[in-house]
Amino acid sequence: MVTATPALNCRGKLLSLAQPCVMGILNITPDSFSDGGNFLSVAAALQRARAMAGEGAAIIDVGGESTRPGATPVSVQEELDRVLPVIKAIRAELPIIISIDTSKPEVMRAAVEAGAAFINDVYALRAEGALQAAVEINRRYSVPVCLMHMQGMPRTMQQQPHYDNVAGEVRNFLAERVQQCVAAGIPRERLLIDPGFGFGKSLAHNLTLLKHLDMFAGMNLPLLVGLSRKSMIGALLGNEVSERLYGGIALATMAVLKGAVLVRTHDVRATVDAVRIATALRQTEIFPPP
Ligand code: 9MG
Repeated sequence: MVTATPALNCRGKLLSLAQPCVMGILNITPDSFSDGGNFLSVAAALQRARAMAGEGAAIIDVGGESTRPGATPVSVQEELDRVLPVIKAIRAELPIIISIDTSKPEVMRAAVEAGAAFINDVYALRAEGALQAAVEINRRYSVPVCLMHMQGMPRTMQQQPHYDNVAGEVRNFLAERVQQCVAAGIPRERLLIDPGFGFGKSLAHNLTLLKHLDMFAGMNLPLLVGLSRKSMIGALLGNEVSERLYGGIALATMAVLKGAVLVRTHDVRATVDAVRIATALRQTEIFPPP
């Protein structure tokens, strides 16, 4: 299978997507569902970034606000105080591409000035001023943007998610957001899409999205997925967050077989291996290309 964008230009650093690769998660938050509170000091965060780079992450996603179900929003200043020192420290030491996981325009701008070269927005640039910020950033630098689907907001999104046709609705949402971003001035070759597993979705919705993942891959944009340690694994296996590595690896493998080119994960080393195996299997066309 050939991806629409074999390489993303992240402020001059090329992220090759000819082979699927791994995005390591670095949450600078006290309350993220899996690693909350682990990397609050710059030294601990930097050590974790070093480890993930050494384990084969192609990009590190730095976040300062939890998006887990039920999470409470934080102020712009709080988010800046969490992420900026970490981004600066990683940039000073490691050649790796840094992603900023945020929906806030102020945080996007400041993070890019500090060295981030990729924007991961679970709100798909729908927050007030976010689209404009991403457009302005992209006038100066090439900073790819991942547009993720979410129904509702983190505080309430898992209360009663409802769709008539989850795959079709998520696809239409993403197509619409891509069109709006391109119309506003972000080049299409700087956009990625993500169906947003677990963001306003029941277990049945998540499984249906996984089943139809090749349809998203067929939208001719690089497809990012985040499945690592999520509650859908807990729902299937009846286990705690700390026990979800193997379930996450099974899902990551399936996602790559069905066309994902960037896998967001807490468990970099194991996921890199799984992605490599899935890539080799994919080249055998074990599944028909989308
Ligand atoms: C920040 N974040 C948490 N889960 C995510 C997912 O599934 N995709 C993306 N793009 N970001 C996520």
